[in-house]
Amino acid sequence: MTALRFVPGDQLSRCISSLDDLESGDVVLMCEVMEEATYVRHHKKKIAFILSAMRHFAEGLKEDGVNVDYIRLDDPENTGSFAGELKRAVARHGPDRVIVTHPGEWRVFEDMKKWEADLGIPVEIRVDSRFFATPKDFRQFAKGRKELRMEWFYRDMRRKTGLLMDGDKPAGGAWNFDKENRKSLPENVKLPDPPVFESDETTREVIRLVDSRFDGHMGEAQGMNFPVTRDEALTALDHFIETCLPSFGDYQDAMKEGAPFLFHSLLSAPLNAGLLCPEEICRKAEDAWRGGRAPINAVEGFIRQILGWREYVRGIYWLKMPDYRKGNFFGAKRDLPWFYWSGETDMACMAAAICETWENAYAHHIQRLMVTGNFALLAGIDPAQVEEWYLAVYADAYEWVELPNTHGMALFADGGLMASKPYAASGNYIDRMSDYCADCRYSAKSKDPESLCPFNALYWDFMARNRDKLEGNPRLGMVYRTFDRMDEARVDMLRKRAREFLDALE
Ligand code: FAD
Ligand code: DLZ
Ligand code: SF4
Repeated sequence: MTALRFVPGDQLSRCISSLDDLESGDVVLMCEVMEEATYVRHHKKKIAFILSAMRHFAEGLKEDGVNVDYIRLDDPENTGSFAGELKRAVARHGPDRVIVTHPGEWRVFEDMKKWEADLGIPVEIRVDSRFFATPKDFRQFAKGRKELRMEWFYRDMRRKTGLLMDGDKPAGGAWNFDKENRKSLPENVKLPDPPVFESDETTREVIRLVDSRFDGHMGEAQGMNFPVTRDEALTALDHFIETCLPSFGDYQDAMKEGAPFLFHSLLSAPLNAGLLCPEEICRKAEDAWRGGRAPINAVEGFIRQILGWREYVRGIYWLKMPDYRKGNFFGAKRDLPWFYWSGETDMACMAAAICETWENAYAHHIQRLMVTGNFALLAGIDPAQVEEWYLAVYADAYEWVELPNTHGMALFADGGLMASKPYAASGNYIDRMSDYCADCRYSAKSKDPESLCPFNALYWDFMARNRDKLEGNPRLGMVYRTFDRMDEARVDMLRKRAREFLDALE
């Protein structure tokens, strides 16, 4: 009895269910394939990260005596797809069955369902047990509910896991400390340096490969600084808990020119690839609070991101796919402006978020949501093009987590399944939460049409354009009351500037 156990590049965990009950005659198949590297034009640092992490994971298994069949991207026989490589591996090893863990993306799941017929042997698809909730658990949560709100799901997950619970009460006396987590960054706060992970020969070889094969993809592979082994990922986790977590809550929503990481964990790429497990991250964060090393607002805010938001978006994805991505609530159809790929724009906030993305294959949540996401929402950019961009440019991006965040949270293209109102904001929000406006050619405070912040013009134009769709939303009543009190000449000027600005994007 020989099983072929297939491990794709986002399942690099020793505890992955496809490796449970591994026997000595079994073969573990891992393959670098062009189809995965190019289904969107992934950032070069993302490809370098994943291929290097895959190679290190395979080496670790081999050192432990596991029979690993590893196919490199530049193998001349490489067929370029998971299905093709499985077929070749079945011919090489003659296994009696294939074992896989449920993949992270619908696209791959659809393909996987055909493998049994194509390969002529049973294909066992196991549950991905690394998450706190299975898609079935989420369906149960969603059943009969008119509205799916993260907060209710999150409280259920706290109760289920016992994370930050004192008996049946939330630890610290409240479920949520978000009100304390919206501070802008004072000038004198010292920011921590992120840990540096030196490239070894494996990473250097991958970087050369990426440089030679992925011309035209965003960014540079050189300088990739994500942890590529479990040990490095644990170092990153410890660094975050000890150095950044205490201030994580306070400055979670802040943005600063030249400071792409602030107090964020940078753990999403290693976590989503499988090098860390969500439970160990949350337990360590809780220990830091219980040990008096981090305040409750930081620890609760951080755990909510992983136990709440991360699980919630995955639940939405598997509940609603494949139709989920088809929605386009506002009928947005403008093409994605070219500056999303180059960063060449005179809006300082957009230039910072995009150039940092170019540089690091990373931007923190508020940049993604309230700068690039907010702009795409206000400007009416076609959701499919925006989604493709987010999927390509971030090292942590897989469709299960990217799509609900982009389609649902940032663009409100699902009409309110994910969020109770669009995360639309004028330049005043960006001005309050960042120092970007100080060096911008525009001004968030200006009333002069020439220097008027595009976000301000676009915000009111968006609200006016979509009044029929949004006016009934109880959370937007104030916005429309303010709009109706605005001077007619000012509204005309704002909408004229918005039109000119949008025309110039064409
Ligand atoms: P931290 O700020 O340190 O947060 C801690 C962890 O919480 C993260 O590592 C992540 O695992 C989790 N988390 C936080 N917010 C979310 C969220 N909204 N959804 C899921 N997990 C969350 N996250 C991805 O992992 N992959 C994506 O492709 C992705 N695309 C996004 C697209 C848009 C438009 C938006 C608004 C958000 C997206 N996010 C995505 C969520 C979030 O922005 C990133 O998880 C976060 O910025 C990663 O940086 P960090 O590890 O420093 O996070
Ligand atoms: C993202 C990615 C890339 C760039 N390359 C590979 C690869 O060559 N081999 C592989 O196994 N996985 C890769 N991945 C991750 C996959 O896209 C990811 O595992 C699936 O999309 C999840 O369903
Ligand atoms: Fe962005 Fe407007 Fe501020 Fe310029 S003025 S940085 S465009 S918010």
